[in-house]
Amino acid sequence: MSIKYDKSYTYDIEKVRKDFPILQTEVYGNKLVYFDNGATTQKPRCVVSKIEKNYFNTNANVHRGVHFLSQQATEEHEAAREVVRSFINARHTHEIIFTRGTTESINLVASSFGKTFLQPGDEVIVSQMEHHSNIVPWQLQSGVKLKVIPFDEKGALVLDKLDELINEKTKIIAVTHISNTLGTVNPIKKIAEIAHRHNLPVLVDGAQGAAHEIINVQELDVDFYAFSGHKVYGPTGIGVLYGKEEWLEKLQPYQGGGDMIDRVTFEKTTFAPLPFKFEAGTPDYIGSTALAAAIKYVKSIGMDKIVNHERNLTEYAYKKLSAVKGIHFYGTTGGKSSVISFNIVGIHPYDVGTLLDKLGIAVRTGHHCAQPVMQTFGVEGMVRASFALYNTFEEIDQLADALHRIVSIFHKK
Ligand code: C6P
Repeated sequence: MSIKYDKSYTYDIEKVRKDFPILQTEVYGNKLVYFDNGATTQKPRCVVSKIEKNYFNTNANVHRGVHFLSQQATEEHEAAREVVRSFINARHTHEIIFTRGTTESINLVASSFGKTFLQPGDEVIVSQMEHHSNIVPWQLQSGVKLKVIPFDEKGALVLDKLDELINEKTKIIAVTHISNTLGTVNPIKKIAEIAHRHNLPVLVDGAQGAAHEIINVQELDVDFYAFSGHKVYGPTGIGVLYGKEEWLEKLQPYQGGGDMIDRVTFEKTTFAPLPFKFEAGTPDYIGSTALAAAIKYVKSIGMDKIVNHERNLTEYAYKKLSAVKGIHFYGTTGGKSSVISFNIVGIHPYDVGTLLDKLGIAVRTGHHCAQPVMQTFGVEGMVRASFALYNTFEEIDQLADALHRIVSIFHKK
């Protein structure tokens, strides 16, 4: 689907904001400006009421009971899987595994792929802009070495280096779709092409991607795509791992327990078919159905319009914030998505974050769980404003005004 990067191609933001009661919160006498969407998004009424409705009307364990409630709960849970499938355009519903979030999805692949395909001395290629969730799970595979695709001074991956990094020890390429610190949208399709030329699978960390891009896993031709429900307006505790059927079939189960088995004896266990082989124990069937409600909600607005609005906000924020004295941006490559990270000369990022909070503006400060990015720029931390479908241009004006105020306070000292 083509996206119009056009200010007029939008939706009724004020109407949408009414769906998110938390946006009316007052913080120290100011109306909340919520710019910490990269960490988690706020929830529309329909998601919260879906949770309540399920607990009050259809709560029963899934895949286990012949009774009415269990049947209903199972139907809803499996219907949610179809909603997720269609959201990312996977070929089959059994390619959608419910997990606790991006972190668990990546750990699942690292561990299961590790058991089957990784030997000490093997190499996994990641990028220099990875979140810790796409670094540490690979380091936990014994004897595995990480090779790193660098990024340039603007925060764009230096893809020319990828071919050089691949050798006979390389077993998988694991990269983020959108950097949570730099906002860079990586050329995933191109990376998958290169990987497949070398017969390597690609895992994509879509924690930021799923909320800010239209995801089509078949078109991207990736082998695994991981994302979290709470970053796409759904609840915490539910996430998704998409895996191509052929890969999921080859991998060992991640955890053992109920639901993931076919037949158990003390001598031997055989496993359930996909997707259940990877879903040991009672699944978060309340979370899955609430996530489906969130996906239906964003689809009702139009993912293309949301992407367009967020790109416009990001561009506008650059222009407005550029006028702040001493501001330095990190990640300035074109086509960025929804994230502005910066520091202001002479002011610690925690001080900027604390003072913004006093003015009602919630941003994230610190290393953003991407310490290698901080090390690259030689900083301890950054201030990050990250946008969502309900943010407005006026809120960005407020952020710019607040930063001007903070700078003037520090200059008076
Ligand atoms: N980033 C942020 O403020 P979980 O915690 O499993 O839902 O997502 C982990 C994760 C993985 N990859 C990327 C690119 C991410 O941005 C995140 C979460 C939050 O940037 C919390 S550190």
